[in-house]
Amino acid sequence: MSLSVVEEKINAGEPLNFNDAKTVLESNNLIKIGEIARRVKFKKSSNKVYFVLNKHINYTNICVSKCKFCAFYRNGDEKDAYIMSVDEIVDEIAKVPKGIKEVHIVGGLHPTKDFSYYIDMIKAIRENFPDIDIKAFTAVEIDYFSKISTMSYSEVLKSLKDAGLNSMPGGGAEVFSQRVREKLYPNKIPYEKWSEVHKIAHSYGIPTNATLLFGHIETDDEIINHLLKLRNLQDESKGFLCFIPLSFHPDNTPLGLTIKKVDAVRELKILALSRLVLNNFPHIKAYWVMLSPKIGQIGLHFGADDIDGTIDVERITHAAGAKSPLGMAKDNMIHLIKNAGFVPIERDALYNELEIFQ
Ligand code: V47
Repeated sequence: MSLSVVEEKINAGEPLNFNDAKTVLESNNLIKIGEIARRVKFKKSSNKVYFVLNKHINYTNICVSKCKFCAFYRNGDEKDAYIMSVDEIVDEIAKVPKGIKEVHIVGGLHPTKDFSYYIDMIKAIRENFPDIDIKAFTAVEIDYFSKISTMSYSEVLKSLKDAGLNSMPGGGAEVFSQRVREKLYPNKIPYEKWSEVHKIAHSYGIPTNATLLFGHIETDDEIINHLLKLRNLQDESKGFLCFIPLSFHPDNTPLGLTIKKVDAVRELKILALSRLVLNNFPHIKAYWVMLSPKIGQIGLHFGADDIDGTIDVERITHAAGAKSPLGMAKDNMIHLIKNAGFVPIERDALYNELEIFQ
């Protein structure tokens, strides 16, 4: 099959199937793939590219999951193992220059903290920063909170929403392949539970994101099946805002001895493939931290309409050798989007448009 068949389907508004996605991945015509994905992006969001003034908080690096792709986690007795108190979290947010619109909170699965710590964290942020969206906790954390509190997913999500949670990030999905899960993250929840958490969140009006971790031991077929599962899930529950493909950074991980970081062509192809397969996702993010600002900028011509945010200090990818800066100034972000030929739109966590930079 050739790319022109894929292009015809896209032009006719038909969803791509497994074989179409395989054709895209097997093609070397990167520019054509980008052109088709960019056309889809224009249909969805015209010439707009979104960014957010945000701050990442990683409340602890102590984690019982011990995934083999992760360089961020600690067991707890190392010198650099940490857990932040709720007061420290509030202070860290207060230090950021005024105007941030989103805090993005994720952390390890801590062995001893109980659920009240997480509720107190969200309540304190909500009380101190009433105008900031709180995008917090992956489905993996929600599952863990349910275990430590003996509450159901619904009860956990409802309590967090009542405390002030607005939306959830897309992490913890990795690749929904049982084979890869058993090898690299056997302690992490499988697709069935990840999707259940997201479905319940959507039913409570908590929008979420979704991710794919690629560039390790996964096959093309496993990537495509991951995307198709997400598309079916979105058809059902309609609460996903954005999809973010994350390229594996191998440094300081057990996998780093045998696996090299994927190259730019693969990153751009997966970005475009995501835009083409996930026809029911409003947004695709070129996450500049993982891609680098330069490849992230090019990613805007491969179907992405979002570049994430200012972040302040990113820790997870940098623990694994990311060479990108720890954060990015608002002006740089605007410059990057404008110079790629798009109109920068400052957004909040829910994609409400706050300011247009013509
Ligand atoms: O789930 C961990 C990944 C994720 C490595 O929702 C790694 O807007 C590459 O999900 N190399 C967390 N990736 C980050 C995440 C995210 C980031 C930005 C925006 C959003 C959003 C979500 O990072 C983890 C895991 O898949 N990860 N270690 C690594 N060595």
